[in-house]
Amino acid sequence: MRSIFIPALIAGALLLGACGQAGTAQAPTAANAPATNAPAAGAIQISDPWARPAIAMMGDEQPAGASMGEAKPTDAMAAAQPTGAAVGGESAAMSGANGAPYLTITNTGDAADRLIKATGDIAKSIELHTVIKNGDVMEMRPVEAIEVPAKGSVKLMPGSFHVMLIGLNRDLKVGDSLDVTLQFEKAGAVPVHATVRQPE
Ligand SMILES: [Cu+2]
Repeated sequence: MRSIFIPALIAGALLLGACGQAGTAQAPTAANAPATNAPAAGAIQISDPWARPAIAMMGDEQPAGASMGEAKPTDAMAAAQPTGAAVGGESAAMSGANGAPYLTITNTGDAADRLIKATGDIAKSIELHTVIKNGDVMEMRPVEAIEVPAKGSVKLMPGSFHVMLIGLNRDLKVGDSLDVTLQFEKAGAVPVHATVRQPE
C-alpha cells in the first residue's frame, strides 16, 4: 500500500511543479504593450498610396472653403443625408458616393500577415473587397481579410483587392488626400495617407 501511494505523491508534485513553471513563464510578457505611435511590428510597408477622384453624395450646398462661421447644422442637411443606403448594394446610381485608396502592401517579415480591417472618418463604412469575374461581369465582393505572404507583397488596385470607402463624407478631387488606418493581424495598425489622382 505504501509503495503505491508514494510514487503517486511524487508524480503529483512533479505535475504541480510543471504547471507552476508554465504559469510564471507566461506572466511577464503581456505587460509591455507597444506605444501607440510606434510602427507596430515593422514588417509591413505601404507604398504608392493613391485614390481616384470621387464625388460625395451630399456635399453640394457646402462647397469646400465655405465659411465655417455661418455654417450650422440644419434640418434640411440632416434630411438630405442618406441613411445607410450605400451598404450592401453598390448600384451604378450610388457609384459617386464611394471611393477606394489603392496601394501596395509589402511584408518584409518571415511570417505571413493579414489585413483584417480598415478604419477612418472619410466614409460612413469601410470594407475590404475583391473583384471576381462572374460570367462577363466583374463584381465586387466583401472579403474577411487580405493575405500578405511572408517576404511578399499584395497590390490593392482597380479590378483586384481594394479598401472600399462606402458613403464618402466629402468629395475627393485631384490633389486632395485621405487618411485611413489599416489593421493587420500581426503588425497591428498601419496609417495610410493617399493622394487623389486620375488613374493612369
Ligand atoms: Cu469595392
